[in-house]
Amino acid sequence: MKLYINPLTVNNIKVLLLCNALEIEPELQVIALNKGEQRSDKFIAINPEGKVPVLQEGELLLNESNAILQYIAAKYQSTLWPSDLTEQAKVLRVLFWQSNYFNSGVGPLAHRKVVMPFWGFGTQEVDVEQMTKFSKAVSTLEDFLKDNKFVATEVVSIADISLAAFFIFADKADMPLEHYPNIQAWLRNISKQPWFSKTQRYLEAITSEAITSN
Ligand SMILES: N[C@@H](CCC(=O)N[C@@H](CS)C(=O)NCC(=O)O)C(=O)O
Repeated sequence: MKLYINPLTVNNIKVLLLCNALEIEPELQVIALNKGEQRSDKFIAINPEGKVPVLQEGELLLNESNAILQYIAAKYQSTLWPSDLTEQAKVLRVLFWQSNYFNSGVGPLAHRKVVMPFWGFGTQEVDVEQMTKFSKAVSTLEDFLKDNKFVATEVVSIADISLAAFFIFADKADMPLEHYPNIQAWLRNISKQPWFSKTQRYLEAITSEAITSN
């Protein structure tokens, strides 16, 4: 199994979290988004959308991070992808919600405040409109977690992995989460998972290298 990724960006972090959870080490090919490598002819032949992550296995070329999470978790028969149809539906509902609504509310914060500066593009503005979208997205997540320890089902699933990726740089990006106690409790719980801390350490190492080489 091969993954085309850029490890600093959120949809790719999801896949790294899952690989660490399953203790698998696929071949990784880093695509330098900061240098426009995603628009090269070579990469466009792999994904005409010019986006990472992409999974390659045999004849299969799969983009869309949440589809990749489902494929890997199912392939390894992990409980992170439940076997029960109703539980699967609950996980899929959160994954589609993440992709359609949550992403644009929360994704830009870490990207503009953490990732772009590491790439040497300076800190980008996070305006009032973006913060309104952020509040809306995290308020819905807060509701998901009202009576539940995890975001989709009673146990941790790829839906938690998908959403947790957005918070891996929460402190560095100064995400205002003080009014969301359920999210804070969920994040404390997620932070204790070895796959989360392992991924966080890996990203810390990359970003500190980036600082030293800047
Ligand atoms: N819906 C896609 C979005 C993929 C995506 O936007 N990837 C970003 C990195 S997180 C990317 O490759 N951006 C490069 C570009 O747009 O030029 C997914 O979930 O995989």
